[in-house]
Amino acid sequence: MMQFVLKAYGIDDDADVTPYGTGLINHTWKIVTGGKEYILQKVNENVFKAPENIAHNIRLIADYLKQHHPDYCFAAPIASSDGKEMFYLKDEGFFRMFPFIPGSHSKDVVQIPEQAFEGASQFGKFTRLLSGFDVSQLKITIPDFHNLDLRYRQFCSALQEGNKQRIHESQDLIKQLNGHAAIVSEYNQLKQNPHFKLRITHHDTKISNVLFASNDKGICVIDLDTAMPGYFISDVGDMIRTYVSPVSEEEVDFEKIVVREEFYKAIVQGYYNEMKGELTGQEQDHFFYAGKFMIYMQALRFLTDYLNNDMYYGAKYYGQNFIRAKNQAVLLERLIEKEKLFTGKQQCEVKK
Ligand code: ADP
Ligand code: GN1
Ligand code: MG
Repeated sequence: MMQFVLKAYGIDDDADVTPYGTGLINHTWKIVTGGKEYILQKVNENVFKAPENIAHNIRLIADYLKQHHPDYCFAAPIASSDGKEMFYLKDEGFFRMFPFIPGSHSKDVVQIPEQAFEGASQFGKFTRLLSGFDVSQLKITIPDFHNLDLRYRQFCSALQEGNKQRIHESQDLIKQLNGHAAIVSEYNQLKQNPHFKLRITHHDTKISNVLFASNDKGICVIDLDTAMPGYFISDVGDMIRTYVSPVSEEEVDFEKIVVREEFYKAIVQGYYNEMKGELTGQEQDHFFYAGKFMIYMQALRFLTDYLNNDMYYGAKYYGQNFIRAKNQAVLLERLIEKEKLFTGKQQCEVKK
């Protein structure tokens, strides 16, 4: 398979090809050939039903940035030898190639608050630079991706139709998550609130989607498959979800899950610095909610998938999605314990 893909991009088949990155959805490889480096990806069509929509969005975003913000380093895909944005290989699927941004690296975990600050600045900057772009031009690459109301309904369906044994064994966690359903009601109200705006948000703001320079300053964001119209709470929330704890969603020792205040503040600060001219007052009062929203949604998504026999995320060991869901439920509790510290006046204070 690989030799056909490389050929489509005019790359010799003796190129050095290495699986790359830690993503759960697409396949990524680093290609090194003749002193040049590339990133090759195979799009997961179970998740992205219309890969051409991703290509459409990336093209429009790339054109807009080139015209309005030519200094922004944007990793636009390389066309295949016959001029296509994506290469389709029969029986295999869609592939795309990017130039490897020279001298860049990504991180899998946030080790110091400065990295959280840089990541948040980069995601805030991305949305800010695109604030003049008409969001309705973008295709929806995954319908209802961060629609918490739908995610909750999918969870309820899994409780009816999912694996009976798994449902039985998950009773405590199911009860725990149902206990936080007010987060869904609040989301439904926000959707009706004219002070909450649809902007171009990234929807996958984990730190591995930021490229860093060797001095650890952020260069740009990557992985734009889910860049589409959304609310700022998606991006800020996913950073809180993935940056504040020293351990990831894979951690099985839940004692290690803690909310590091300095990291939380660095996220708010970095994002706010970039977006203060864009966010409405009501949005500015929802940084903390953003964290609850995304952690809760991820807990629901992992548990739903476990109850549905791991059909979306897959599992490397039995119960992996249950562990992930429980991990996120613990993170949610740890965050809620800090509610007083991070809300009210303090939501703004950390921004100044
Ligand atoms: P996914 O998370 O869906 O697997 P990404 O687009 O995030 O795919 O790519 C995986 C990893 O590959 C990134 O975390 C980053 O380390 C690296 N990467 C992706 N695109 C580039 C690029 N243009 N330049 C340098 N590194 C890249
Ligand atoms: C998936 O592909 P990756 O690993 O960056 C998922 C995100 C989840 C994340 C949890 C398209 O992201 O929404 O937050 O796993 N992406 C999709 O690790 O479902
Ligand atoms: Mg990624």
